[in-house]
Amino acid sequence: FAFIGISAVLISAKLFGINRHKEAAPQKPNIIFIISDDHAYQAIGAYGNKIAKTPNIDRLAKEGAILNNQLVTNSICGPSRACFLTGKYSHINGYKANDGKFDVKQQMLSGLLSKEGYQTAWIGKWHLGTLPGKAFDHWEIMPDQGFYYNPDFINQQNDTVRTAGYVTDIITQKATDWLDKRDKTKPFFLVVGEKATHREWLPDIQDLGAYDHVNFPIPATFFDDYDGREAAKEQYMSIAKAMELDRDLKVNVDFENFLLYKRMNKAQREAFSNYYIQKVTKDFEAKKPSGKELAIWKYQRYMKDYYATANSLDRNIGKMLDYLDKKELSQNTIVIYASDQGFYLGEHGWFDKRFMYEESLKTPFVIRYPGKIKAGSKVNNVVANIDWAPTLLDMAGGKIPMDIQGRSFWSALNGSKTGLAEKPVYYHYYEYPGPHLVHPHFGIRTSQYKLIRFYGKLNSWEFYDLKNDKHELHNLAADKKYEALLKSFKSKLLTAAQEYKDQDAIKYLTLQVLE
Ligand code: SGN
Ligand code: CA
Repeated sequence: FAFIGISAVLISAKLFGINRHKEAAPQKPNIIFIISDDHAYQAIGAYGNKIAKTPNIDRLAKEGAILNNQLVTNSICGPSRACFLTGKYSHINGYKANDGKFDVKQQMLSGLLSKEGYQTAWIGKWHLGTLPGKAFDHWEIMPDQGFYYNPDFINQQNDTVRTAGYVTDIITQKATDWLDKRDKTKPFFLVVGEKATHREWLPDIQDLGAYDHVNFPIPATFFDDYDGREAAKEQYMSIAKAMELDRDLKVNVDFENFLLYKRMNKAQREAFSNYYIQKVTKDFEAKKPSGKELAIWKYQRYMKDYYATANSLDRNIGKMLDYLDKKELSQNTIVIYASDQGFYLGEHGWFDKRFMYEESLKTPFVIRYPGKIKAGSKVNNVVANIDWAPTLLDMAGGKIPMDIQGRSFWSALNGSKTGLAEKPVYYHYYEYPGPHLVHPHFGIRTSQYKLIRFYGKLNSWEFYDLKNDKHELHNLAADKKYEALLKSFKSKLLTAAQEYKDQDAIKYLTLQVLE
């Protein structure tokens, strides 16, 4: 009799579609991670920029938390994404420089979330030298760096398809199309990989000239002489020398024949030619700047293109937020906006990234999770991109595998009383010579100090007190007053290299330099 009773309950539960297990699944938060390319925190309103129009990134910060010391562990595109996906350093996940082939069969955040019942997708720029394979349930990525106009996408059938339009719009469209047709019984983890604001900074046509009225303030370190910093002297990433007038700034470009523009349609090419030939090139020819004036002219043009390119990025983040509102998904969706690394906007006279100095080490990171993260939170803890995977797993109620090297900073986001213990972030950059001649280096950064060791062709120490030298102009490594502190930081650095099992760095530190 009892048996019949239980069966009846089970049968009626089925009939009325009540399946406890199924119902519980969507309670886990959805996750949308928008990762841009080379978008500097200095160019975002929420980070204090007064010129940039970034209302939607600012909205995320206002409705959630902004992280002021979010660092990357290897400031370059593919390697940063690999650290994000694995929660492990480059020497462990195997992807040290952009020319590698990322092993997608290794343990990744997407697979771990799958085990927690998530559907996973990566749409947009991927740039890891291989295809995502089975690492995501759904993916559609651009080959290599991708194009701003009429970009190609590789789909899961391995077809490369050219899509008409502007890249940032297309990526949003593809992302929301996938959300529309996803399995709605499961929570989702969606990564939106933006191309913007990568070099050569091609804005959407509607944004051409959006910042032409602005005279950008020249950064305090624009004419840096790199005194006391040998590696900084040898780079090839200065606006004055390495930024190209035609390719980067579109002066006197042959729009009919230049590879980048050949893939544009007639209307797109005309809009570009009208703006860059009629306006920008004319301005250049009228002024014929040289020396310092040329460097400043280039900087102004660089900023105008860079900021204009970011307009579409922000607008598309707005479209995504509107979509979530419309579908009533905002409440149970964690939305993160971050970049793969920071970028120089004229600081030290540079563009690009790679160095362990603040502008490229620090990446923007804002996160919204209604009801769970207090609106308007400001997080100053020093954290890193290897922490993203464990943090998200933690937020999703999943178990963090022992071999993940990062740590969850959920306790710093949710305002828990225990908070997050201070821990130095370890960094290691490899790609040399690469396009910008930045010497390989490793180091640690705490809330106040930074120790860097350049190695290889150039062997040197750099040590900074960030509180008293925020522009990192005074290398204290040879300063007698700092001898004891430097010594303690060298041993902290060795401890970090050992903890993270960075054998190359350990070798350098123990065999050659730690006296
Ligand atoms: C390209 C760029 C470089 C940039 C790398 C890596 N040159 O080579 O300036 O540093 O990508 O960027 S370009 O003229 O081809 O744009 S990353 O973000 O993908 O790491
Ligand atoms: Ca990048």
